[in-house]
Amino acid sequence: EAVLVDQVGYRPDDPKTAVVRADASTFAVTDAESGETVASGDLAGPTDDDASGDTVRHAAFDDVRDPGTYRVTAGDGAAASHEFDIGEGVYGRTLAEICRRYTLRRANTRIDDPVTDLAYEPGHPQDREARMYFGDSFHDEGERIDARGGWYDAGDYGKYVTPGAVTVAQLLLAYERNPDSFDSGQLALPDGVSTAEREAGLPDLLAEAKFELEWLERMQRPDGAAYHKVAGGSWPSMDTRPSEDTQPRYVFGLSTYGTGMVAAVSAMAARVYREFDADFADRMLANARDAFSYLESNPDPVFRRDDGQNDGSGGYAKETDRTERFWAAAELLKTTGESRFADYLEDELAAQFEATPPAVSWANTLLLGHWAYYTADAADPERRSAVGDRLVADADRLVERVRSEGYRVALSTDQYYWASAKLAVAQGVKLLLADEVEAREAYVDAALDQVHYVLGRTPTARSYVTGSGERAPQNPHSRTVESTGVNVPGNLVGGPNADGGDPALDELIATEDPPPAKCYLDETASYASNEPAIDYAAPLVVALAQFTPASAV
Ligand code: 9MR
Repeated sequence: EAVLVDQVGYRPDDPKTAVVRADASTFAVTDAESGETVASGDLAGPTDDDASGDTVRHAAFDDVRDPGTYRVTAGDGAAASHEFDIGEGVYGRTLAEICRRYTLRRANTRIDDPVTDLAYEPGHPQDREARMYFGDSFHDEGERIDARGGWYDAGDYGKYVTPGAVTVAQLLLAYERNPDSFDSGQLALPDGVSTAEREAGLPDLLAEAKFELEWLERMQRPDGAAYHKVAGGSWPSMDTRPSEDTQPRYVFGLSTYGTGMVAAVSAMAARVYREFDADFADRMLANARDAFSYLESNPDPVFRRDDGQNDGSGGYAKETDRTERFWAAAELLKTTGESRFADYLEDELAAQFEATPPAVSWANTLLLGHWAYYTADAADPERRSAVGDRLVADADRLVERVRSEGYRVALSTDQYYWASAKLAVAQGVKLLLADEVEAREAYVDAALDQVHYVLGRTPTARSYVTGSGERAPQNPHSRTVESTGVNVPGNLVGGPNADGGDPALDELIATEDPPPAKCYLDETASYASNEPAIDYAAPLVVALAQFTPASAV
């Protein structure tokens, strides 16, 4: 494990670098089939990498372009990398598997997938009449809502509005930026899902995103506000199949930050689906307007926390909502061109123009807001160029960071916290957006570095995407995986987490004190480092869509 590569591979014309931590000065690239050496050279370095504690050197083999399967060796050849491919469509299978994984986590749906052999009975029929819970008590009499549909969030069976919305938004962003990568029929979706959408020729990715959008729609009250989540009152054991989790399910909480996200993603959907299904687009726009008018009449942040919501589901708590209000108004401005949304941004949220947005996450969607504004025809030209300049300046800093890291990760040593693998890819997406403002190869290359990182060029010598790479997660923290025995491909797990947060990882940290980038366990028990979630994989769809021709998906 002394020569680390992207275990999936590299495209022919991209830069190709292996990270070497053997004490060697030379490297060679060999054809895995013939054993022939196709390139060799001197290693650059060494440099000390703080995040991993490793001393690393770099092997650059950009000139190896012929499609094939290879290994990189260091020194006398005793240290060799995992196998990887070179090819134009090298990320196609990974992209398809990530997209299919959304289908394979549908709630209330029979899954019988011939590709992965994943099969489960429809779970949680309770969601059709989910019980209302608010304040400090169950409201069993009469008050039930139809909260069926949507995706299970992660390793659990909870369904949460905010990660759902930020995930769909990134799938729609992937489609808007690279529509040619997505096609109808390309994902070989299992029988019985999205039949009408597929018959109508909707690209598979949009058919899948629509399933979640329809759930978000059910999570909206008539006055436009969005409830927070649907979940049971306790955690089912890990070997529980969806259909075996028969506990009552409740609708918990309500938030203005979630309402802002629903407004934003619905406004995006009104744009993206218009050419395929005008009725659905109209519905989405109406939902976006309803959510936005709720925000207008409730100017202060609301995060309603119900007593019963603290066990059996995740928090996704957020007491502020400015960045989501910004995103909502910016998407509505982009979709409708109406000046009232620009006025709202200027009158209520002017400070948000001056902030440098962090990478996209459920906790902060300002970058999506800035991006919507930057790409809106109705944007003020001066504001627009300031937003673009800010993004470019931030991207320049990120490129510096990537270059200074031994593993070319866009993370500082203190950013190996919960879902660090997602953060790395989300930084990559920021770089790709910056590249649209000001085209620079360095941005795209540094974004590719984040793909190489999560696909195996890591201090743990692991890929963090199930099914991709020779050493990918075998034991993700997932109830669908654990209860069916099928390690579904296309899951990005959280990755190294120096804060710990589950007993297994805490124990590793307490006994071995690994460097931040090695605080990872490929164990079912480690939900703080080895759990996949819908929002983790979403930025990888954005990135891989750019790097994958449709024919390869
Ligand atoms: O993704 C969430 C991460 O940002 C938080 O730090 C973490 C701890 O609160 O929770 C993560 O979300 C989990 C959610 O609460 C419940 N379903 C599983 C999610 C992934 O671990």
